[in-house]
Amino acid sequence: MLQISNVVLMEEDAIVTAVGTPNMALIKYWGKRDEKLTLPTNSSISITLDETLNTKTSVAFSKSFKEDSLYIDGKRIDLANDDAARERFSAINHLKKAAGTDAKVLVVSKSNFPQSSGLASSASGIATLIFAASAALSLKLDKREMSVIARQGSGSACRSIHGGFVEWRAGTSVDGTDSYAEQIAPPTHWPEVVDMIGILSRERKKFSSRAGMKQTVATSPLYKARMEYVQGALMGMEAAIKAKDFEKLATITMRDSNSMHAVMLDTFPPLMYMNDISKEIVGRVHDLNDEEGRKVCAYTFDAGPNANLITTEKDAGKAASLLKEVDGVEEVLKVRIGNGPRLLGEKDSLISSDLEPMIGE
Ligand code: 2P0
Repeated sequence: MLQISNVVLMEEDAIVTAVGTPNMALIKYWGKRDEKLTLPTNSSISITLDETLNTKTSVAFSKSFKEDSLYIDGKRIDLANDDAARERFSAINHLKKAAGTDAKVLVVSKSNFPQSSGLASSASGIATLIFAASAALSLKLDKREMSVIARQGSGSACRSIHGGFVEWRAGTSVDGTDSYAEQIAPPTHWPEVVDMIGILSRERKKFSSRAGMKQTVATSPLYKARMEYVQGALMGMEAAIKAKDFEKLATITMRDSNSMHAVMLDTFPPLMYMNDISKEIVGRVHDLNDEEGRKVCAYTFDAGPNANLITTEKDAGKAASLLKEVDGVEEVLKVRIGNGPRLLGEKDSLISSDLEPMIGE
């Protein structure tokens, strides 16, 4: 192999497989200051989840391919006619440029959870893709650089490049070079933190996050108040994580989820991602915390009705019982904090040695 500055020329036709995971935001990203570069209006903080929910992705670059091709969950994605998929997938072009190659790429990806159902599938998918493709091109990128590229595929994906507690710093520059994710603390700092996920629906959301947040920025008068409040929430959350102060983390998490859903409702026409079951869970969490005189758990909801109850190991059973008692909760998953994406061996490859997608029947 030939080393040119930080780039090692790719091994022709190398197949690389990686596994990555979603993240759950405790301080939410909802709004962009630059659509094209995916630059957010505010910083956000998340926990990267363990591999209970995961995406496996195999990547191969080859001059023998006539075009880029992408298979997700067994289906070929028609990149020429699917604008949303092409936009997200185009993040890979930044890697090709960095590697100085015009080879086409074959990507085969499989998640063990449904797409676009408010379980952060785009974050998991794009972060894993960028991680695997960087390795396939032998690019020696650090995680900050990878997060800048993943961000351009999907904002929240930049946070899934790291494990543990992660902050996506919004940055201020117009070119986006200072808008990247950084680890605030590794998973080992506070391994007792658990996300108990209550699955209410596996349906695809009716209004994409991308379109929804654009509409919020354009129409919500309340959004300005969120931007003023969120600076304090970010500082508070960072301090709560560093001090392992669960009471503080829980309060800020619930308030930030409520703040985001308030600006969603203040959007015109309104965005209503939470349903009546989600709202019942909110009430029950406050009742439980009041009864116990402490924060047993905190709810947080993304752009969908599914509930995430953030708690700690000792109270995980109580959070699970709360969810199981609610009519309409289909499944409860216990997810811990994860380490971020990692490479897998040949036996996990979704691309055969003769460069064909292995998508099964
Ligand atoms: C978040 N969400 O911080 C917030 C909370 C949903 C609610 O990031 O347009 O798929 O690709 O940058 O990352 C979902 O939005 O949007 C999201 P794009 P993305 O996790």
